[in-house]
Amino acid sequence: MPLTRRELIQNGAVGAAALAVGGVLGKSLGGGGEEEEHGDSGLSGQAQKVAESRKLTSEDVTRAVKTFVPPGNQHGDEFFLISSGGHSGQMFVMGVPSLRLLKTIGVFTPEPWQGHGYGSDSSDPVIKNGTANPANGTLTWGDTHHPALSETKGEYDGRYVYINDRANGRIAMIDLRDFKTKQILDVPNLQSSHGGVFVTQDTEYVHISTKTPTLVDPTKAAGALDRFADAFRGYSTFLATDKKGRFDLTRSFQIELPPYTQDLSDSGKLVSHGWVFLNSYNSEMASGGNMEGKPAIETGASKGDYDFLHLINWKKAEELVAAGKTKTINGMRVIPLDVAAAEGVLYLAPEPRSPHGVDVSPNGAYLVVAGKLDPHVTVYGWDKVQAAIAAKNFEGKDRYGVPILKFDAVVAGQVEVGAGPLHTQFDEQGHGFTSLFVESAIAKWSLGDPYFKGENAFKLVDKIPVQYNIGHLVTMEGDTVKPQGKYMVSLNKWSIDRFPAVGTLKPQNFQLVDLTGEKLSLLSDTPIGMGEPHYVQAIRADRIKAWEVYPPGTNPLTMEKDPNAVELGKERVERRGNIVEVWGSVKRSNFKPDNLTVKKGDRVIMHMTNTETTPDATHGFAIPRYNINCSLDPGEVTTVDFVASEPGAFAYYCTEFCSALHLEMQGWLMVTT
Ligand code: K7E
Ligand code: CUA
Repeated sequence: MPLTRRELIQNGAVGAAALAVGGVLGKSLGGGGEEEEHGDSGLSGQAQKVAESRKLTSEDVTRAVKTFVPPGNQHGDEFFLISSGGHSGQMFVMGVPSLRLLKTIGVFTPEPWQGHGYGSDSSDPVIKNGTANPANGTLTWGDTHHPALSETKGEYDGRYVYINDRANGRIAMIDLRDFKTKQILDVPNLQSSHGGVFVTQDTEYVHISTKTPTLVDPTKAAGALDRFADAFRGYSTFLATDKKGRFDLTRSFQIELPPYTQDLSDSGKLVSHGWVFLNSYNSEMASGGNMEGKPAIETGASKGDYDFLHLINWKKAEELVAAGKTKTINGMRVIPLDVAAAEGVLYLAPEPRSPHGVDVSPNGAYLVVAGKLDPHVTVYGWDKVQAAIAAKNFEGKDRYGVPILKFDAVVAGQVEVGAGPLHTQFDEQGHGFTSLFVESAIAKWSLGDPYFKGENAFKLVDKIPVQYNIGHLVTMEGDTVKPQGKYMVSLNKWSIDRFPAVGTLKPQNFQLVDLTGEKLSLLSDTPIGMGEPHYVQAIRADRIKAWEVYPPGTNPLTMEKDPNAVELGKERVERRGNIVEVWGSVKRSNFKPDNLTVKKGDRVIMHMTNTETTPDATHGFAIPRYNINCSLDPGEVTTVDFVASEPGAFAYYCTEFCSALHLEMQGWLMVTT
């Protein structure tokens, strides 16, 4: 039964947890199935005995068989999950169906195992292009939300993944040859960003937009909240990439947006290629003041009946940029809001209040919006949108002159899916799967023509409870033009009563759901104990062509031969004034040099090359008390650059147990006075 808006607001997370504990749990012990007799596992012999002793039902045994990867089977996981890591600032790589964690990728946050952020280093993206903040030093954390895998013709190509920093309006680029972060870009004019991160169909651009609007003139903060509509602006950013997948600001541009709070976005595909869809909430532009007798932000922001879906024609925007119809703000070319409105770059369509996700169907013909405070998904038809634009079928303009399309003219259907819908994914048959945060469930429903016709279109098909408070969900390659079906992963915020107690901060819960049967069925729970993942993408494992070792002498930041790489026997130390520069080698089981004497106050630059060619022969290079720790994979070169400020004897050592003589793999840095 649809809840009223007030009920939904009041429910929030707390209400939903109560609902979960009191309601859903009671109904769904055993993950949505009926209670089963223990011992009836349908097995025989040894397996039967084990199942009985572990009190596994036959359903459990089937689940285990569907997700188990035998020891040593390298290809037992058919897909990779490329997950955001939330406020861990990292990303996680997991296998599907096993849900085993394969790797964390250090992105915005230092990650010591990978030597990420601990080297004062030309090959360390956190240090080299992390963001210096004059107030607080280098930013050392991020809040990763939305990964975007690179695409070719609307399919993942396995080359790169991009991810935003929700907190600080930055974006990072990771190369999937070595699964390492190459670039961190502080996007001009974005103070924060959220779900506006997607690539266009052929990765022409990586899109990122503001979440909370930016104060245009940061020197005019006084009273700015009272002049919100004039003082703030949103920005939709089209970041061009070069041949190596890195951002190229010289070919990038932004479109100025009204200061609504832009939330999630998706890229047009196939028929809608050339457009980007971006929704917003708080089109009321509420700015709070709950201690000054003004409405609180959350109240002011949910006053109106509608917010706005932004429809952005980026092909047209490219033409305006080429014609010079831009202004430059903080080094970025920006199409002004009035120009975007007048030239047909930006349109708005009403969407039910406080929407969260917008997701484009695999054929590009439907845009699915889910409103947190509305129990429906609203499905816009791309053909209808185009017709309405052509016929100028507007219900008016917003205060900035942006045309607003008529709701009834552009909506193809609405499906009542349940309480608190957020995000939608798709399968290859034309089903949408929508997460229901408040209800703690996933709804499966049908799209319209050409997938489903007549009364079979826009219908709720199935529902499965999840544990609990789902945010995002992912089907395999479910946001590409060719979803692979099979599995779905539910990213649940709450895991109360699902795992043994490990203190007051509970893990998140990734639940694997089987899509192959008649009904949706739960396969497994996996606790995530590191930050709160938001969006995740799932890519076929065979699309990724990761390197086993680096070509000899590679600098991971450039992915090219490092000019300071050395070969064995060519190690050397040079002294110039108070600079000591070292070209050293690292291999089982020594550093060369293993003695280095410098004077207190010297600047020490050490270029270290791992000369190994054997996969997995990684060494560490750590200098105690200097906060230096590098990871050197086979073939890798890294540079540390520091001032020997502390006198004494410092035993640098290898941090990876690399060989029988690993403990002996050390050296002495002698800092004399
Ligand atoms: Cu819904 Cu940041 Cu994509 Cu979280 S966002 S859930
Ligand atoms: Cu090299 Cu331990």
